[in-house]
Amino acid sequence: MPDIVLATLNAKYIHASFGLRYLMANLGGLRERACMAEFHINQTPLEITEAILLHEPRIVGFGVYIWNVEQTTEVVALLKRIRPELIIVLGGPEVSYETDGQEIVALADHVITGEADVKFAEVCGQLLETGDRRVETGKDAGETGERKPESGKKESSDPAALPGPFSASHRKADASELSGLRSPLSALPKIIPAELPPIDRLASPYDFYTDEDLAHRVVYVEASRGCPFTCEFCLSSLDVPVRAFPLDAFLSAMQRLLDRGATQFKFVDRTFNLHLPTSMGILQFFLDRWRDGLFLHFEMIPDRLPEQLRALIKKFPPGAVQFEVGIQTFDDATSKNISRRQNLERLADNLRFLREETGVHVHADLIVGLPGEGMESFGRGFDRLVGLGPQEIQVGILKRLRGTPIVRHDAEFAMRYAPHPPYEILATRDISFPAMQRMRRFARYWDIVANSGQFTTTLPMLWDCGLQIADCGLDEAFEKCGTGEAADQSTIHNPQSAIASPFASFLRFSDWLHATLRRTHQIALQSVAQCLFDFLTGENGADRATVAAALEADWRRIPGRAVLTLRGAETGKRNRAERTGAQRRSPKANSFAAGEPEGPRGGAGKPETGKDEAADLTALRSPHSALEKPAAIRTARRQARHTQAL
Ligand code: B12
Ligand code: SF4
Repeated sequence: MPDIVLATLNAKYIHASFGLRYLMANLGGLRERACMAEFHINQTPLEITEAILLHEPRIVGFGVYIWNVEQTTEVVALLKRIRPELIIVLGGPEVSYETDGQEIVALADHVITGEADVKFAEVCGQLLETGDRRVETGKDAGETGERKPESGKKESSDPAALPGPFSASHRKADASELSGLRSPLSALPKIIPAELPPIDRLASPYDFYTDEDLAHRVVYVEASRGCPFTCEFCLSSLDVPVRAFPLDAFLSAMQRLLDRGATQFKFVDRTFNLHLPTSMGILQFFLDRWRDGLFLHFEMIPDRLPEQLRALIKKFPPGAVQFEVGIQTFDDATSKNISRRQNLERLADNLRFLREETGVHVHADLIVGLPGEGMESFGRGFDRLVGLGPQEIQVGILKRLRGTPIVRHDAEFAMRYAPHPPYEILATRDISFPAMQRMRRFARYWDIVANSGQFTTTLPMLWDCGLQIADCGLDEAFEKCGTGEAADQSTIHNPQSAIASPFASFLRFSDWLHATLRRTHQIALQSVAQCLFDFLTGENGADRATVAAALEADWRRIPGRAVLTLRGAETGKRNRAERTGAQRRSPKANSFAAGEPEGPRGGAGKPETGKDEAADLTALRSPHSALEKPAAIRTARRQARHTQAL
């Protein structure tokens, strides 16, 4: 039985924990006495606790992240109740900063903050040695020089002395009372900061990816750590300096993964294109070994793409490479507030290059709720980004990550964050709570309709009406876009017409969709198609036959699908004059074809379909462009069926 269990709860099964593999690889002589136990956050705490205890460990190390802290807290509380003498060691970004007052920290024996690749082995060595000595000498804590109970604190190993689990306060009691259930083994302090590890001497984690991992899970790799930038919302801004792994050793590890059949490589380097010779070395390495099905994902800074790098990127086949491009905001004042420097002209030029001259799949990020950014300025940025044509735009809602300096804006910009993970922004000086809620739905629906790549032909019809926020402001664009008042009807569906505000148009669609469906999850693809049809023809007065043809073209792009049936499509073109003002504004009035019962769609939050259909949505993602999504991306998507990339 292993003495040490290294455990974590991944966001989904598909994600393998890279951090744990580093810790395992660097355990040195203790490696034989350790094992990894990975779970995912949808497993129950009891099930996880049972699986961990089956190993009968003496130490359990948990990797704690924003996505698992709540569930891990429950698991730790259960473990401490069942086996109070078990030593719990925590690590990971969620417990590396602002540890005071965290329930999970109170429950644990030790917390190693920062990069614990080497420190975890050191701490485990000490803990096990002290324990072994105690067994040999038969001496108790204190006699062996170990940590004594803090004065005034009960240090009990008898869980029976604790409040019953059904008392209203039992969860709070867990943290305060169970924190007394310290393992009496160690003289080590509770919070142990890890020094930066010698990156060039770290043992490679890659052999700890099993064949099963390589076949079914996202394989994370890294060629460097740290970020030189200072974006205040991001935890990586605290990871300085940037340190590169020795390139030759890294590439040899990649070769071994390739030899073992790995095809999907997700680089977690914060800024892949920071150091030109390294980025080029890595790209050239994979290009030289290219084979069908390979897929590379990189995070990059958008305003740095020198000519040599461009030339190399162009050589990759379509869909083989994905760039995650963090833009976050196009607003200069907001960028300044969050200490983010970027050259927007160069960024636009690089995005245009990527879209027009390469087969790279571009996933661009924007954040809602940054200090100083309101709906209108966000909308302008969103429109600008749509104009640059990335295949995916992730609209993220700002989160207050522990340790990040963004808190300095709390008072001035009235930043109100949710108190529980993932600590999302609820309201700011510039975006009210109701508006933020609208944006949350906007983000979700944009994911389903636009990022899914399922409606690439139909989607632009939402904003093809000739208005820009830049010209008339959000309110006016929102009022007029898509109602037919903004432009002559002839401009609708005319690709040459001036592009309208995608933001205002989609926000209007999003509001309508929510009023119609009353839910943001478990929406079958067929329903999305019907809703687009109803909105475009009913609310926007678009020609039925044209909209139906566009939806059918989108639908047929995935071979083998059942025929798309659109209620109301067969009745032909409806005269625009038929539409009344009430019809335009009331989602209920004309959202569905005559004769359809009101029930299930309008029914408050009642899932219309089973979860299989909802999962179908993510599984069937295809590109945003009119082209079929390249095979490599389809495979990656299928593999990462549930993934929403960062
Ligand atoms: C892969 C990844 C994910 C995956 C999940 C992976 C998984 N296993 O399930 C996905 C894509 C789903 C994801 C999602 C999100 N993520 Co993420 N993600 C990452 C990423 C890119 C890589 C993590 C990694 O492997 N790093 C490399 C390893 C070596 O470092 P490490 O994991 O930190 O491990 C070291 C230490 O933490 C420590 N350690 C780790 N485990 C243990 C265990 C013990 C016992 C000890 C002692 C120490 C220890 O030692 C390790 C070695 O040095 C990081 C950014 C980054 N580059 O690190 C962000 C990051 C972890 N994510 C972050 C965030 C904010 C998110 C999201 C909220 C973002 C969003 N868009 O909504 C979501 C949340 C998802 C959810 N469901 O709620 C933050 C973390 C904040 C936090 N407090 O946890 C990070 C740091 C990004 C950032 N710069 O801000 N993410
Ligand atoms: S947002 Fe990107 S560039 Fe900014 S600090 Fe984080 S990783 Fe670095």
